Amino acid sequence: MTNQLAITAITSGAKRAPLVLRGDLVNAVKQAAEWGYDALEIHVIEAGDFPLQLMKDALARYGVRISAIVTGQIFTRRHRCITSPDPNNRAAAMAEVRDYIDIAAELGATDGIVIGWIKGDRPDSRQEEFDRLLADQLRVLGEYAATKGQRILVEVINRYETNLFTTAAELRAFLDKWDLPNCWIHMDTFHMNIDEADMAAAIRTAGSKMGYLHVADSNRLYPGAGHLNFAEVFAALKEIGYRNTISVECIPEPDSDTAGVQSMAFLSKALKGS
Ligand code: LER
Ligand code: MN
Repeated sequence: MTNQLAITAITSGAKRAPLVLRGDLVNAVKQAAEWGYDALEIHVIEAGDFPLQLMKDALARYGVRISAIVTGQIFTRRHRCITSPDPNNRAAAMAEVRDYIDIAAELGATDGIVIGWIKGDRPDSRQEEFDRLLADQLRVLGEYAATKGQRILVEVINRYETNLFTTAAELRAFLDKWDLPNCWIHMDTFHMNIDEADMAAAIRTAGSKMGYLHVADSNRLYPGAGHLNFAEVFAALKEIGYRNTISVECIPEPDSDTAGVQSMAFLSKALKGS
């Protein structure tokens, strides 16, 4: 397989958050290049503070691309959500995601913009209304992203973190029902190991709509540090003709260097054989 390999970066975050590179983003670009990664996935904290020109220069200097821009911090730090019952909150969330899409476009992100927790949870009491609102919001973002040559990558997350789209089948059915052509399925092996009955079957279900992949092992450490069957995952990716990025999103333990280097060693070997 010839997928681009990426690694996750953030300026600052919780110690056990599954983000490998921490601190200055220009250093993260340099480190990703030294470890042999093709690309960097960035959790932007605030669009207004993002060092766009510095990053463009660093990417050109080190020959690294941006795979995706992640929106999670809009939710975790500012509690904004694109389906909030408060119209001001959801308008602010949508405006921020548009700014993140602009950053992705400026940096020429290869895969798109990740939508995870910011999509919100589905309330038991008004499911139909919630689904319509979510579909409308995703359609607006998908259309805006398309004008910038970007895709919306909706992440399938495990049941302990969300009640919405915990399996590939659930998200695929939603995208098909609401006809959202520029919204794509973003899988994560850590979440799949919790909620999918069969990881290879889940990838086949995502099929032609599969837009992005996070990899971590069963314990959310670097691939190879747990008991996931990656051979089966990569065989299914090959079967569906998956050409997009494989991005390492794992807990940086015992330290970032080990996680970055071991992930690259494991993935390059496993992908060569698949
Ligand atoms: C984000 O990509 C993710 O997988 C969530 O579990 C938040 O960490
Ligand atoms: Mn993930």
